[in-house]
Amino acid sequence: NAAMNQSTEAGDNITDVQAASLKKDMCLLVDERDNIIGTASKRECHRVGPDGMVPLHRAFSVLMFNSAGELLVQKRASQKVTYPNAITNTCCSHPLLIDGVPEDVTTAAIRRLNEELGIPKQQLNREDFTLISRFIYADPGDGVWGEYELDHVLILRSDAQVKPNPNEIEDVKYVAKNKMDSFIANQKDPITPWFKLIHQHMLPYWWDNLHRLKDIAEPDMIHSF
Ligand code: DMA
Ligand code: MN
Repeated sequence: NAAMNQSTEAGDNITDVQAASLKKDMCLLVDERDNIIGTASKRECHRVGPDGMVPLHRAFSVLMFNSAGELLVQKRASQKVTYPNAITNTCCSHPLLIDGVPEDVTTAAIRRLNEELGIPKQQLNREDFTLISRFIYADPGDGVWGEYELDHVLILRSDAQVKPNPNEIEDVKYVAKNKMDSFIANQKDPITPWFKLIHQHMLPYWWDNLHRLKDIAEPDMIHSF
């Protein structure tokens, strides 16, 4: 909603929806073993402090593969506060504190797949998601807005039609396994740091094992990259 844009201290133009979300969404602060130790606003969780860091918080990354075994990737909208215009996996966000209760990661993923990609919630079944692994990473972003997350990676098998929300997503594309390396190498736009790590460390193995995800899932693991 360009008419209602407002400025951040960073001088970027962001939409009113994103400004409101930064203020009111409460993210879950965690320790390095993923125990919840508190909450903080989405803004506090991403605004880089004088030490160059943001607080560690819980996040999720969805990798949605269709029945042809292709991965849905997206380009983030230019209005995103963090990592605008960057190429990344299907959908990412944070489980929130909802009515005083921490939101379950799969519930949060269904909520954001609906908001960002326009997939009707009734087309998203919990059993189509696999918590494949978790990892911790930090990234300074643009020096103003950055990340320090314990990321739950969810693999989703689905052929649901998508209708991307232009406030969130500029473009989407299905990429085949044998095209992924050249897809990444040929981008003019930046690749998000978390998708780079997923691609480098884990994606090829998962992609080779899509037919037996339950066997290779390591939900108790927390990698540090
Ligand atoms: C945050 O994603 C989560 C990860 C794994 C980077 P995001 O910036 O897309 O979140 P949101 O869409 O809620 O702003
Ligand atoms: Mn985050």
